[in-house]
Amino acid sequence: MADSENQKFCLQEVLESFKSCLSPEKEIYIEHYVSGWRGLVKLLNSLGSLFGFISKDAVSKTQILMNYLKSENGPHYATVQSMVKFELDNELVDVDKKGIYPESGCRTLLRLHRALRWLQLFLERLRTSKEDDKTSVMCRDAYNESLAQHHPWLIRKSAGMAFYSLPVRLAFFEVMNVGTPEQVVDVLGKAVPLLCEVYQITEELYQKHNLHDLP
Ligand code: 1Q0
Repeated sequence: MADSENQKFCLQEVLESFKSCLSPEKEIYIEHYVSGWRGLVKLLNSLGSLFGFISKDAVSKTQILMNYLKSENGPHYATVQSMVKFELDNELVDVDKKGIYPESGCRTLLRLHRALRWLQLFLERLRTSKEDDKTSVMCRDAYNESLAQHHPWLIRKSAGMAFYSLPVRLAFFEVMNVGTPEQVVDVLGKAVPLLCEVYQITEELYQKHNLHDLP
């Protein structure tokens, strides 16, 4: 299929995207950040229809950011740092309640940023898991510790149900398309600190500008 969201997932590829999203000055390139998420969506799409509502939301958020990047203001959306500056300087962000900018880049990226925390926690659990550990439990615990705090009851319930249908650990490792379980663990060992760094840089930026509660 031509659509990139339907192609085969490869963990290494996702890792490359998140690696290239950091500039030498530790700015975060939105294009590569988005392409990391798009790679993850490929995996989501291979997990079955119960994950469809999650994939749809992730695609819509990445599309919003790509549209900004391709717009006439595109150069201001090159990095997360330049986007935050541009949108704040030009009052393009709804700060307290939803208003005329319900899809600002800052609030859209904040949703992905929170999801990145979930991903980091989930992958660390996978990395250190034992043969019989359940992926559904790892996923649920990571979710409860992060994203769940930002989601209403109905989404938490639907997400919880989807988690039950996750493949078992070894099958999940195979979907990652990296090689043996040892190789997966090795790649995860590189992926987690990298995601951690990207997360931390965004976290501090959002803290500095008080952007953590954007509606
Ligand atoms: C492997 C299992 C994947 C499970 C994903 C866990 C995340 C659950 C998130 C549930 C989101 C529900 C959909 C809608 C939510 C929105 O309301 C919410 C807020 O947005 P808004 O506009 O209403 O204020 N949106 C979000 O919170 C953003 C959620 C983005 C989730 C993106 C998840 C992409 C996951 C990819 C699969 C990763 C597989 C990891 C293992 C692979 C190894 C690298």
